[in-house]
Amino acid sequence: MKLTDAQIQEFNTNGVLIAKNAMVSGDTQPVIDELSEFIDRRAHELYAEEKISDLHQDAPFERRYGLLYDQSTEIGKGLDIMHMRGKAMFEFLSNDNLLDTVESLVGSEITCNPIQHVRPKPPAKFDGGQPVGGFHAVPWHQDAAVMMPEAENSNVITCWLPLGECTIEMGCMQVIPGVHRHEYIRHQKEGGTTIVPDLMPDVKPEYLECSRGDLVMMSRFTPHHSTANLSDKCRWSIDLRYQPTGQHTGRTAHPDFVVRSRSNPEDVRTDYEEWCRLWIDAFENPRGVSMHRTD
Ligand SMILES: O=C(O)CCC(=O)C(=O)O
Repeated sequence: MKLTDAQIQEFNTNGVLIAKNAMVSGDTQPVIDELSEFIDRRAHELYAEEKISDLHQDAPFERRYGLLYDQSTEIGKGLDIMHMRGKAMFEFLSNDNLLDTVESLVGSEITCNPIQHVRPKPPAKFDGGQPVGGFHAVPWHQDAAVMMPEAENSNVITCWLPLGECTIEMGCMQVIPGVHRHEYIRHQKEGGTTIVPDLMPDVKPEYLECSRGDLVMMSRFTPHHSTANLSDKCRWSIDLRYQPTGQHTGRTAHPDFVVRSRSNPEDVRTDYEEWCRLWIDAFENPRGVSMHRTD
């Protein structure tokens, strides 16, 4: 879905936009199916190793991960995009509805930035092992802080999409709108990569409640965080980043690739095996930078 002029203006003013119904359920269903298969396989492995005693085979997607995570946090091992390297996920990275929306903000030469995650955020009551400020309840930050300073001028857009309901109770994100033009704010390591507390903008945050099909788009300078999931369901989401081809990705250790090019369509990577090979090579032969930008 292309953004309207009003939506583009809203994004430019606030540094954040929820593009309602930018996608249809058919866009994310193959990814959900792939994640469900992965979880089922991991559950059977953990069961065989006697690390879990109940497979919760009949639990729906939004509940099963939490019920398994409660028995063994190892259920999440290998589930993130770069480790699981699922074919449906690879194909989703080039999804047309997603890229049509991205194109409205970055133009028609689009690279998929390698900073990307799938986040199953289990109910906090199952989450005793996660430190506050960890992957499940990220502290206040700008995405510019997880990139090298060389990418400060790259127009990297964060695309965050829920795979189910995402409410305040479930620990949806909160953003500080309208301050993205202030550019990079200093971050510190303590408490996770987070904005130095004294430098937090004095602006009322907004909650980003959304549903499957919606797409949250954020500037790299938009401060955001998320809180604990106080519901009984898992808050599933994917966060991806896209940028104009040729600009610095801020993460030279990991592979980026062209997902759309109107001028050189032959540059678009459609080879799933090659994408997998590039990630494996990045892990087996580390080079380049993957550090966060903190003091
Ligand atoms: O999903 C979340 O709770 C936080 C995501 C986030 O910080 C990001 O996508 O940059």
